[in-house]
Amino acid sequence: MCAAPAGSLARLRDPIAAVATASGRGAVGIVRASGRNLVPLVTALFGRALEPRVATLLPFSAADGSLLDRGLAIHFPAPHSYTGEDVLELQAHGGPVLLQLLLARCLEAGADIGLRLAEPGEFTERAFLNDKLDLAQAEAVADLIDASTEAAARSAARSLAGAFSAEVAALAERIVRLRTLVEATLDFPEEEIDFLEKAGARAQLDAVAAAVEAALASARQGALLREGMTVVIAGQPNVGKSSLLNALAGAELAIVTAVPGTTRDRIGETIQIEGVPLHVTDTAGLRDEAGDEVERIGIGRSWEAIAGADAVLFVHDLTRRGEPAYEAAEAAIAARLPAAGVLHVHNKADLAAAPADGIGLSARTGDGLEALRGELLRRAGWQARPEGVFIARARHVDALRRTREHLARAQDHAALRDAALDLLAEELRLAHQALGEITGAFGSEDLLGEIFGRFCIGK
Ligand SMILES: Nc1nc2c(ncn2[C@@H]2O[C@H](COP(=O)(O)OP(=O)(O)OP(=O)(O)O)[C@@H](O)[C@H]2O)c(=O)[nH]1
Ligand SMILES: [Mg+2]
Repeated sequence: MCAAPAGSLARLRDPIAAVATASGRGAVGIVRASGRNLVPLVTALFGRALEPRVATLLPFSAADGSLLDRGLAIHFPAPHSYTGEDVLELQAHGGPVLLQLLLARCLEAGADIGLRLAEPGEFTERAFLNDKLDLAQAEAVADLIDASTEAAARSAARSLAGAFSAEVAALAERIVRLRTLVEATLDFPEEEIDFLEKAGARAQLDAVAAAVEAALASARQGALLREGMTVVIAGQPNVGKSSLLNALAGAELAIVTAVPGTTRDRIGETIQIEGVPLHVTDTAGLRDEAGDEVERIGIGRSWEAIAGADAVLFVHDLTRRGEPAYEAAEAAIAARLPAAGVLHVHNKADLAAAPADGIGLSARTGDGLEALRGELLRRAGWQARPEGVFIARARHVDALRRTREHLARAQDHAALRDAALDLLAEELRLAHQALGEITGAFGSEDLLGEIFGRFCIGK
């Protein structure tokens, strides 16, 4: 349902309609339309005008006059609506068939004004183009809908309310002030160094670079809340991988038996630790001689999962330490694991003492799980600061990182005795531009297509 939108500007002039609520059954379902002038549609549907922004209980009828449902109709005349255009909302009962009938009825009644089905994200895209939201806020709409933990939802709400945008705008303003200073000085070359010194330009530059660095750190946290981290549990058969998954998830997800080779396929579950989503996958135990073809395929999948993981929990069995065959297999696995992101977990600590390195735990008793959770968060780069984190995307992190790089180069130029002011000015311009990409002050059509195309229809 989330295909990329066509990139033509003419499509922005069409009135659009879609079912705005999730597919499936619900108490209430909403059909929404948006366009420059929806009065003809309202009249065609109800034979009368609706009082602005007042919910009116009305029959919803098919074209032949037969009753489809009774529900609430609300007309939000432009510009006081979600999209900034005329918006009509029909709130009916939330049955999928009923809502499709209602949508079809709207499209038919709006045929004269060119009403068509909305593309993914098109309502929110219009809100952006009509300055109801900036780009970071529009993305926060999708992130709020998609949030998989409470912390992610709360930080998306903060971004949607404009907290992130306001911080970005404040940074941009400070860069603009510097640019004005430098560019004004460029016009009076005789006085240049003196002037910049008087205005404290270097101190300002250092301060704004530090502020961008701080914003980058919190955006990284926000991106972590949104994306989470993939964790793969790997190791030899029977070491307790599935038991560890079950212990982390707090549920009997994977089958646990004393038979080596119990797990044949990958089993995944998203758990959360302090609101950070961790996508944990249990895998088939790694061994050279698989019992049968199923296990052999399973082991292949284990290696695939390991290759794509942010972190690998390499589980060891404390009761088998020192056995030659066991140790040889441990070494063979270790040689094939990626160089970074491997965490050594020594399981069955209830039966034997754990070594000082790595994490000792018992998947059976739960001892040591807290330490593992803490270590995973540390590896993910999470720093607990419940307030002040706003949802962010890799795109934002990247834009802030480039802003910081240009500012660092500007600092280098400014530090030289005979500072090249034109180069300094250029780096500030590039820093400003990179920052502007976040809220869409400087956005390309491609970027917009990329962002809104990932929405679902009706948003
Ligand atoms: N005493 C003790 N036994 C454990 C612990 N963790 C797992 N076991 C036992 O070890 C056996 C294997 O556990 P699993 O979780 O199925 O091991 P696995 O690594 O998933 O095994 P495969 O799926 O065959 O690769 C079971 O009998 C578990 O009850 C532990 O912490 N302590
Ligand atoms: Mg298993």
